[in-house]
Amino acid sequence: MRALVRPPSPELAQGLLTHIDRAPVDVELARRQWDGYVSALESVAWQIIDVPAAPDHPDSVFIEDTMVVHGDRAVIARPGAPERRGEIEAARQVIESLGYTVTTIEEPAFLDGGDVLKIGDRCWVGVGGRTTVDAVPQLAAGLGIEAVGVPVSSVLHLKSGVTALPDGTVIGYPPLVDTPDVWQPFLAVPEESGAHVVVIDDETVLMASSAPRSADLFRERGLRVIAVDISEYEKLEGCVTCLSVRLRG
Ligand code: CIR
Repeated sequence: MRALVRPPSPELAQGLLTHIDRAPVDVELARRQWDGYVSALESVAWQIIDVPAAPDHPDSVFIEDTMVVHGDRAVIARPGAPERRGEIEAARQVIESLGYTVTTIEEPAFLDGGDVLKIGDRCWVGVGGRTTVDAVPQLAAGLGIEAVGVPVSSVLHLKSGVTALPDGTVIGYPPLVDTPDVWQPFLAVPEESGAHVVVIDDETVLMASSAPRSADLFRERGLRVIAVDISEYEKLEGCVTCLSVRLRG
């Protein structure tokens, strides 16, 4: 497996906030936590591909929002927040250089990668925050898979509320999920950040160390859990998924 990542900006502490209050961000600690996150991916033999840093873009470390990748296709996002639109071009150049077939979300639609939950050959797209409904058919056409729009009202992105375990079970923190009934099976987790996993392989997930009770729940299901401390990114409404784009092969 390979993953795109992007080093944090020195301006990280000025990142956008929508649903939570600002708390001081320790940029040095954030840098070490990012190194720890990258090391965790390297420890499972993922090859890391850096998108060049964007020092003037505080949220650029959240590379997930710049694109959605499926198989050999990539759809470049059109961020709902104007402050983040300057992050896109460098990410596009890297994914194009890797040989992906690239399309782009076109105006007037907006889409953030964090709003797209892919499970197999279908994806759900969170609409109502950074992503608009007219992006859904564009995404489906670009990726060549089915895309279903679902409302998102109380968190930044769809994947701030729900992600999926390796077996396809959707996990979510109920107070932040608008439509738990659309996913079968759905597993409620007891902590907000317990809803965020990066699937490493069929038996392993990467998640934040801030959700120990959810980690226990996953271990009881037979999963191996790799936990990383990303406290400084959580203060900016970021999570483990936001910090990379998973690529195959
Ligand atoms: C933002 O508001 O855009 C950033 N502060 C956080 C982005 C987190 N990205 C994600 O959930 N995919």
